[in-house]
Formats: sequence, structure tokens, C-alpha cells
Amino acid sequence: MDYKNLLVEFKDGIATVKINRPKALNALNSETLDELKHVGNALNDNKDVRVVIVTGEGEKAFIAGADILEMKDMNALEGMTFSQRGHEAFSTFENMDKPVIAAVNGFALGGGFEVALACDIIYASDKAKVGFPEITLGIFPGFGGTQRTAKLIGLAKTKELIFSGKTITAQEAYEMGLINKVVPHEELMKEVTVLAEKIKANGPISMKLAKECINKSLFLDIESGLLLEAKDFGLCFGTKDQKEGMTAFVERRKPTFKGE
Ligand code: DAK
Repeated sequence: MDYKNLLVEFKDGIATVKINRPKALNALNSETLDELKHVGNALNDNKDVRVVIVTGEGEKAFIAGADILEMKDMNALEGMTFSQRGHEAFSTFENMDKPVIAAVNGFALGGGFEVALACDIIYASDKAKVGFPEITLGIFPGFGGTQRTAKLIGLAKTKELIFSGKTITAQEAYEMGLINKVVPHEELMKEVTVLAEKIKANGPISMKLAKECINKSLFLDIESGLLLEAKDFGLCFGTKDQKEGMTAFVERRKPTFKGE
């Protein structure tokens, strides 16, 4: 399917989704949120896709937030509908069965940073800047930012970021534990692709189960988390991939995982 606000490319099991509104620094309007939800579901259902990369078109921005022009005159009901569209779109990526890597190529502000935080792994260009400027607009991060950030870096640092609305460099975000890696701008897509290739070689079912356990760990008490882990771990032994992985080890060859 063709999208108005997204560019989607497939290459050898890796799908790249580019937010494509560079004139508005890839700000998320309702239409883009709906398209993100649609493409997220389609990629999840596509067995040939093993890893998804999310990035922004243009040199300047990953995503500069939700579309302020569209939000400016919304009433309460429209605000709620907009919020639900965002939640549905973001959850599609967060809960996708396959790993999602954010390649943050520039500004990732507000809802844009929340998109990155809903991805599994964040690599950022050394030119990127991130933050939550919502408070300067009379709102606050409402696409999961208060929740996901606090769980990553604790309450005090999250409050400092959100209350000040300040923008920080990718390096500062890395030092705070908000992103995985900072790479030279020109190297970003190359580095992200190397990681995607490495992930792609591994078993998709065990990856999906591991992702579920790790994501749920944020919300479960330790006993429930360990129980989920034990059950999902057990499920691996019902797959051909587990037999293949361990047989390949014994036979001293590389495994070929088929997701079965
Ligand atoms: N929305 C719409 N357009 C935007 C935009 C945005 N967020 N950010 C930039 N643009 C547009 C600008 O209006 C400008 O358009 P033209 O004037 O050329 O038509 C174009 O992109 C280029 O921007 P600038 O001229 O401003 O470029 P600069 O390099 O000078 O500055 C900047 C770059 C990123 C520092 C600046 O553009 C900026 O501060 N942008 C706004 C960043 C921001 O505040 N982002 C947070 C948005 S609020 C919700 C849940 C969550 C949210 C909302 C609701 N619910 C639960 C209901 C999330 C809210 C947000 O994300």
C-alpha cells in the first residue's frame, strides 16, 4: 500500500519506515498516526519481515513532535480522539512481534521522542536533539512519555526533563540511559543496518517471546514476571527453531531459523 506520509522499504527481511513530512519536520498529524498504525499491523503480519527500522526523512528531524498546527484548535473530544489514535499507533510498534529499532536522525521532540521510546532500541545521530517541550505548549507528554521515561531513568531525571521542557543532545540522552548508542551522523543508517542484520539472524519466535517478557517486566511484580519468563521459555522448546539452534551448535554450524 502507498502511504501519503510514510516511505516504506523492504530489503532482505528488514523493513524501514520513514516518516515523510520533512517540511513540517515530520510532525505527526492524525493521518500519519493512522498510517503508522496501518503499516505497523501490516509489518507484524508479514512473515518475511524480521526487523523494523523507524526513521525520519530529511536531514533535520526524526519527528519534531505531534502536529502543533493540527492540535492548536482541538476541543476536548478531538483531543481525546487524537490521543487514542496516537496510543493505537504507538502500541502497534511497541507490541510488534519483531524488534523495532529507532534510527534517530535529528530532532526527536515530544511525541517524536515518545515514538523512539516505544521502539525496542534507539540509535541516534550525534547531531540529534531530544526532549519533551510539551510543557512549553501548555500540555505534557501524553503518548507514554511520563510512564516510559520514568521507568527508564527514574523520577527525578524525568521530572527535570518534562518540567523544564529543555532539549538535550543525543550524547546527554545516552549518558542518562535514554538511548542505546550515539553514532556519527553519516554512519547512522549503516550502524543501524549492521545491528538489524545481527538481530535478523536470530530466531524470530524466541525474540518475540523475549520481547514480551522484557516489556512486561516494567509492569509485573518479580514473581509474576518470573512465571511469565518460565512459561515463555518453555514455549521455545515446542519450536523447530530451538531444535535447529541447539543441533547447529552441536554440529558446529550456523543455525537457520525459520520462525517455526
Ligand atoms: N508541529 C507542526 N509543525 C512543526 C512542528 C510540530 N511539532 N515542528 C516544526 N514544525 C514546522 C514549523 O512550523 C515549520 O513550518 P513552516 O513555518 O516552514 O511552514 C517547519 O516545521 C520548520 O520548523 P522551524 O522553522 O521551526 O525549524 P527550526 O530549525 O527553526 O526549529 C525546532 C526546529 C524542532 C526546534 C522547532 O521547529 C520546534 O521547536 N518545533 C516544535 C517542537 C515541539 O514543541 N514539539 C512538541 C510538539 S507537542 C497527546 C499526546 C501527546 C502529544 C500530544 C497530544 N494527547 C494524549 C492528546 C504530543 C505533543 C507534542 O509532541
